[in-house]
Amino acid sequence: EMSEIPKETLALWEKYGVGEADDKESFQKSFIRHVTTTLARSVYNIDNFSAYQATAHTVRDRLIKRWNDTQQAHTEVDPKRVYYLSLEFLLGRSLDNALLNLGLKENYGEGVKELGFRMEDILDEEVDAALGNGGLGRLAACYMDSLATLDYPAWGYGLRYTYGIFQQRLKDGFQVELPDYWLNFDNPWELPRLDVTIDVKFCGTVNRYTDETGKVRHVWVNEDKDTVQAVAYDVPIPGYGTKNCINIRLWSSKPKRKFNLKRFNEGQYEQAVQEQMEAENITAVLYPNDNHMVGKELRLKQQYFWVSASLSDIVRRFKKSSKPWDEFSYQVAIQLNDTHPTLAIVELQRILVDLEGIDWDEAWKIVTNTFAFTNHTILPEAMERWPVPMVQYLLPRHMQIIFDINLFFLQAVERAYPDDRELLAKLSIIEESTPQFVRMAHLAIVGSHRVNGVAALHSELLKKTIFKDFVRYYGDEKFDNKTNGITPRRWLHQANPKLSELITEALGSKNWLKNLELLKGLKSHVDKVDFRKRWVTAKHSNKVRLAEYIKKSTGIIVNPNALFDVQVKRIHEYKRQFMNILGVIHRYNALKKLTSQERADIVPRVVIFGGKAAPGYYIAKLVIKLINSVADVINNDNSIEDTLKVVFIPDYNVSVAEIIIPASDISQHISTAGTEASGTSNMKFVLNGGLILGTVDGANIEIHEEIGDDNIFMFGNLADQVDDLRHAHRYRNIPIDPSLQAVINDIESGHFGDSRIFAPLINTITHGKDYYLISDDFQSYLDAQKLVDEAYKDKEEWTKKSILCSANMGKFSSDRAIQEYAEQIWNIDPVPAKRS
Ligand code: 8GP
Repeated sequence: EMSEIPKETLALWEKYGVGEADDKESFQKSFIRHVTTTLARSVYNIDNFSAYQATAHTVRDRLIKRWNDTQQAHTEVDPKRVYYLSLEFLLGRSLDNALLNLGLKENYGEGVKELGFRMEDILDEEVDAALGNGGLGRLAACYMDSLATLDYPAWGYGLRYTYGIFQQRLKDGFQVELPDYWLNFDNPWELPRLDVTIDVKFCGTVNRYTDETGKVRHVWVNEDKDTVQAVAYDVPIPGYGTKNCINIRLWSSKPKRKFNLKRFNEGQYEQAVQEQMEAENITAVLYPNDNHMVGKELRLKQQYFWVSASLSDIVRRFKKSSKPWDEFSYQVAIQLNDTHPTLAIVELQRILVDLEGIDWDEAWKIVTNTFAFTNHTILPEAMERWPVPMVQYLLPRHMQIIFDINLFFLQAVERAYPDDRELLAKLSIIEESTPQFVRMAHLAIVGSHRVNGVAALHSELLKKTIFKDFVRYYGDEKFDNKTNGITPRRWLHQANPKLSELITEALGSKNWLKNLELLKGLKSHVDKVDFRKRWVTAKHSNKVRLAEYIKKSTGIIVNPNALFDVQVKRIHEYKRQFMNILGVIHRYNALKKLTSQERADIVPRVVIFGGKAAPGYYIAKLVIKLINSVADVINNDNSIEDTLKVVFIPDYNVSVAEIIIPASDISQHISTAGTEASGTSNMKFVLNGGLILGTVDGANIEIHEEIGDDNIFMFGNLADQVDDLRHAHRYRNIPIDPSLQAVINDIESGHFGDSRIFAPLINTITHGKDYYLISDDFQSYLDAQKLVDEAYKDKEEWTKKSILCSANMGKFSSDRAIQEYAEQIWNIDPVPAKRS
């Protein structure tokens, strides 16, 4: 194609093509041009927000150039590509990240300064892209950063929600949710591809027919009113230290236009508009649940809408290369981020069998060689199950295909294990209840060639518990572990510039940002007093920055010299923020008993909480209320002389995390053993020189292995004890831990406000069988806290621990994780874009 363009034309493009000018003057020229033309403003009429927009548009121009070069390189090489299907991409802000990844920050910073702005103020104008709930969504964002940085030919596919995760406010200590209408102003970080539209069908019926070869075939037909259109919006993701810039394609739903005309003509204006709105509803809102399934029909529609548009895009791209179908899985790898995109397995089988006329078995081989599946949780309430009648109604042909997949699968199981009817029932994709349900995890396992968990313990538990019977049937080669990782670009370089600079100076280059194992080089600096001093100075300035943020967002004044103790994550019973605040009450009561002289010896603490509760999660919302009620009492009690403060930072999100994480001395990751699949904020805290107080759970275990006994505080019962303990609570009368009982009594006495509010929460321990084992772990939790207090008194030793923490975190780079996926699951190679 390219050679057909006349030489003269190419010469013009060469002459006027968008250059790479990254110097200050080119920036200023572009900034002023964007203020004048894109924003239609002038030098007299420009505030921080328009300065942000002009800067963002200037960066966007550069991103688009790189995006094009990358796509062109992919087209020329036509390599195997990986497609990461995720219902959530929790990207946060883009400007600072793009400036740093492209190496523009310094020049552009000077550029805006001369124009009368401060880069910090400009960066602060950006609203987060908050298209995710928590760990799973942020992991997808870190993985995209690594895929771009490592030059892998990768695409993300997701949904462009009009409303991201709700904004959290506090009213009388209770969580209140506000809509996150993040697209209110223009979004410079997306390229609308209004020409890339795909029809997505729902409902209708299935017709059987015999084709010209005598084969029985199926065709799925529906009415126009049940078809919606997917429109592509592309989000460029720049790599660090590379010209590559990959793409996340987010689909937005809109009605199919031609249909409405008929209604209008019939005079049914209202109904026409109503149907219009129903189409737009599909991508209107992100479901705000973390680790919990809510079986809403609209959610299933979202899933199919997204899967169908994405697969049709992927198949179209494959077809451009005119390769035979049996090469599909050599050109395409699709990673399923949890079970949310599992219908993609069924959709590809449908495309191959119904539309392409490929035989079932051959098609199924292509399908299973293409897909791989990541599980993110073993919590039973998070397992996706869809009622068969609902699937049948929305996707009649898919339901038939699921039944066929199940039939052939169970026939194979039967051949391997004749007469083991129980095994068949356990493995079946269909749950035989009334109504029947489709078990999405079973479908995902059967339709994938590889299944992975997200940390060593989690992957082991999968094999021993919920996927045990599948391991028996498939053998355990199909199941493996890919321990999560985080991008050091955002989570150290961007969030903690002072520490990043110190590390770069100590190591002599920035190479550690692309090879995190190089942090090991910090070990030789641990014994240098001057280096430690500078390490502490960086940490201290981060604490000052957080103290200012706390004052601004809550009005509470905290002392940056206190020990900052942080637990920020979604509020969930299994994560046990409840245990944390009960421990705080215990500490408070102990402090009150001390004399003033004794208190002088105490290391003052600031206990910081942050996190959203799902709007329908009543108990989690009570935890927030309890934290705020306890904070009210403690923060206003002068008798303890500022030895303890409690803060709940509202609206925890990615950009708030970037302020909190670098400022922590200790952070808590205290889930009941075996419940937190991995955790990723634990990695972020330790990378930033924060210590961990944690249970023997998820990635805490592997962090412990890397950083050693001396640099982490671990406590609590182990995962293999949990079943017995739960059993004991259920069938025996286990007395509550005495320290815990004292704290409960204190709450019940009304010390923290009307205790009737908290009764349902307290009942989870006293009458609800203490499912998350707070009583069992409470004493060892308090003991571990005591060790933290003691250790913090020796500042020099603490600093050494802090340095050794960062130094040993190389394993937890998302680059390592992505390389493992690429080499062991996807079988893909890097394709660097050419410089032009
Ligand atoms: C989370 C896990 O809870 C966490 O341990 C893990 O680090 C993270 O995934 C990334 O692997 N799971 C979810 O965030 C989750 O299940 N989210 C629901 C919205 C589906």
